[in-house]
Amino acid sequence: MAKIAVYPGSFDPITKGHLDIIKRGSKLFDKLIVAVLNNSQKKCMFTFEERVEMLREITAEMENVEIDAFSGLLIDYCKKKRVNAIVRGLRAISDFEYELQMAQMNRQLNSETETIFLTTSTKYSFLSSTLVKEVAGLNGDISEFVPSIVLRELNKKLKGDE
Ligand code: COD
Repeated sequence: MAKIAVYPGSFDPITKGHLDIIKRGSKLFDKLIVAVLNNSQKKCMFTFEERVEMLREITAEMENVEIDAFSGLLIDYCKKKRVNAIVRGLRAISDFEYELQMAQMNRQLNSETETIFLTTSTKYSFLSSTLVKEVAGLNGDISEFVPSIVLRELNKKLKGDE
């Protein structure tokens, strides 16, 4: 049976750190679903549709990567999609506590789905969507940190705010 994993997140916006996890994760499974949380309560810079569209463009050439959306409990989405594993990225000790809690809660909710952690590539260990937005908002150069599609969309968004 095909091994399917889900890489869930907010991706507001996707950075090269996320992309690195997608590339590496997709090599470990027959299919990797990148699932974007659709939660209107959460304040995001990019709309849900914009985040999905950017991910679709960026991963268009990756054959076993699918972009999808989910709302509600992640573990319910995993059941529905018959997912074997949840992929998450770990940057530092600060990520660990939150990630461990989520993984354990998810396993309590459904012991069939394992969480697999991929450690960040060192060159992206400092990278987060939050910092990218802050630096871009203050006119810093973020071209090294995000795919070019995100750079384009961030510039559009920031120009719109002026
Ligand atoms: N290098 C490596 N990994 C990275 C990097 C980087 N530079 N940057 C981010 N990552 C990793 C993060 O550690 C995370 O694992 C993943 O990429 C996605 O990151 P984000 O920030 O886009 O996504 P989050 O952490 O906001 O996603 C949280 C979820 C949406 C998965 C979570 O809130 C959820 O499951 N919500 C649904 C409701 C639910 O089921 N709740 C119960 C949970 S137990």
